[in-house]
Amino acid sequence: MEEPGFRQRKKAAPGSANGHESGGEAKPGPAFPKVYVLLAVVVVLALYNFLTLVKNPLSQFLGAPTRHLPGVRTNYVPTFTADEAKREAVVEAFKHAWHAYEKDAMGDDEYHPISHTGSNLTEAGGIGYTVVDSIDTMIIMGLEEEYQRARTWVADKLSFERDGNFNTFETTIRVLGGLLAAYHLSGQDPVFLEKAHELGSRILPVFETESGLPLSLINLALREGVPDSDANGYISTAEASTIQLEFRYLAYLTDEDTFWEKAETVMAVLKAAAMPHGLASIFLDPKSGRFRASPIRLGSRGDSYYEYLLKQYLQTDQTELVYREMYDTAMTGIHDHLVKRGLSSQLLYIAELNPEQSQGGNIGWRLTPKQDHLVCFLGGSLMLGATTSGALVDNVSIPPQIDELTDQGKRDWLTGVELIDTCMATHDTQTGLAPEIAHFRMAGDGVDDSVAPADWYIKGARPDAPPPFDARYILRPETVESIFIAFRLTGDPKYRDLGWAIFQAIEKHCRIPTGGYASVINVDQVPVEYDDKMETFLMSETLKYLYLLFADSSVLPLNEYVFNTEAHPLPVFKPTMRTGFS
Ligand code: DMJ
Repeated sequence: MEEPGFRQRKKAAPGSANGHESGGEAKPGPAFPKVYVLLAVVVVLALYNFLTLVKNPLSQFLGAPTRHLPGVRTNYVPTFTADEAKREAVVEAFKHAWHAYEKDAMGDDEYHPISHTGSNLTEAGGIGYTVVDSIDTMIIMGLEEEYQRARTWVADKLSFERDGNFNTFETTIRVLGGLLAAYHLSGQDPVFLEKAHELGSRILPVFETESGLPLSLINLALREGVPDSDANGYISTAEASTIQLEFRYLAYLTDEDTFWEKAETVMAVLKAAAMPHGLASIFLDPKSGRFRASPIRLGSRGDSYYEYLLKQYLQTDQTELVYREMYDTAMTGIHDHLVKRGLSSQLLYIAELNPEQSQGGNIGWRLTPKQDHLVCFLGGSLMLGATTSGALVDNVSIPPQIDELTDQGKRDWLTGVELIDTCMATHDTQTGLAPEIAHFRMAGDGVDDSVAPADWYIKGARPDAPPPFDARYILRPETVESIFIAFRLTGDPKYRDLGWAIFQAIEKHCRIPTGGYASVINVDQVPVEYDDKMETFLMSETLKYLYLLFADSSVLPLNEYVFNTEAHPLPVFKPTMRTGFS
C-alpha cells in the first residue's frame, strides 16, 4: 500500500537482473539461446515485482529502493558536478563585494558601500568582523591573492585588545567561528588557531554567572562579562545556545577542557529549564537559569537554538544522544504547536506564540501568523535532521528512500521541503527578494482583502506610506542555505534553479555598480532604495552557500562538516574527552 501523500517511484530494474543481462550478452553461447535468457529475465523480474508487492522489506534487503519521498522528482539522475558558469558568477560577485570593502574600509568591522566607508562596532576599534568572516569563503573559492592579503591582515593587524563591549554570540559565530574554519581549511595555519585561542580565552569570563549561562556582552580588553541593559540583563536563548560548536571545536584543538565544559554547562542549564514540548522562549535569566515569559519563535533570538541542537549531535559524529533527544522533542513540539498553513494558499509556515497574562495571573499563548526570514534556515535543517537523526540506516540514499527514514524523519523531511517552497513563495515580490518578515493570512484576521494578498503579506506596507521595517532585504542567507542543503540531499536540479533566481535578484537589485552590495529598504519597490550597509554575512554565508550550491558536491560534504550558524564549516570529529550530560 502506498502511504498517503507519497508518490510511487518508477520501477527500477534490480541490480542483479542488470548483471545477468550484461553477463548474458557477453557470452551468448549457442547451447543457451537468447530467447531463454530473455525468458529467464522476464521470470526473475515478474517474481521480483510480486515479492516486492507482497513483502516490501524484501526490496530493502535486495537494495532496490521502492519509493521516493515527495519533493523529489523521479525522472532524472542526480548530477553533482559543478555548474561552472554559475559557480564562477558567484565568485565574481564575491570579488565585487570584497574588493570594494578592501579598497574603502579594509580592517573595519562593517562596510557601507554607498558612502564608501567603514565603521567599527565600538569606539575601541575593530575586531576583524568582516575580514575574518570572509576568509574561509576565499579559501573555498580558491581566491589565493585575496586570501593572502586577508591572512596578512589577521597576522599583523587583528587585535582583541579592545576596551569595548562586544556581543558574545556575534563575536563567537563570526570571529571565533571564522578563525577556526580558516585554521582547518588553510591546512592548519597556526596564526588562525593562536588568534582563536586568544579570543576564546578573552570571552570565557561571560560564563561566570550564577547559572553558567553567558552574559550577552564581553569587554575583550578587560576580560569582563557585561549584562545587556537593553534587555534587562537577560540573554537571548539563541545567543546562549549558539556558541557551542565553536567552543567545543576550540577545546578539541587545544586540549583545554574548560572551553568544552563552559559550552556544555549552558546546554545542561537549558535542558533543566525545559519548557513543555521542547520549545524555548526567547529570553533567559543568567541569574536563575530559567526562561523568562517571552515569545516562542524560530525567528530572531530563537532560531539557532534549534539549529545547534542538531548540529551538536552531528559535530561529534552522532555520539552525543542527549542532543538528538532534545532535537527530536523540539521538532515534535514545533510540529504540534507552530506548524501552520496559510488561509487560501495552504502554504506551510512556522508561527510564533506570544505569552499573555490572564486576569488570574496565568500565562496563555497567543498564536501570531508571522514568519521571519530567519526561519527559512529550518527547511534545510529539517531535511538534514531527517537524514541523520531521523534515519534508520547509516547512509541514507540521495535522494532518501521512504524505508530509510523513521516516521519522524519522514515528517521532518516533508515539512522541510514544504517550508523551502514557502520561503521561495515569499520571494514573489517586485524585486524577487524576500522581506525580513512575512505575515500569513488567518481566518478572521481582520486584514483588508483589498490591501493584503490572500496568502501572505508584508505588515504595514501601503503604497502611500513609508515602507515598514519588515519590507527590507538585508542580504540574508537563510533561504539559499536551505536550498544548498536540499540540493545536496536530493540532487534535484530545481534547487539550483531556485538558488540562481535569488542570486540574479541580488545581482539586479543589491549590487552597487561602484563596488559592494547594499540592503534594500523595500522588496516591493522598483527601482529600489538602498540602506547603506553590506552585512558581513553576505560574504560569509549568502555567497558561500550559493557557491557551494553550484560547486561539485565533493566540496565540503555534509557528512564530514557542520556549518556553524554563520556558515563557517567545522569538521566532524570524535571527542577525545568525556562529554555529555543527561
Ligand atoms: C547570521 O549572523 C547567522 O546566520 C545568525 O544565526 C542569524 N542571522 C544572520 C544571518 O541572517
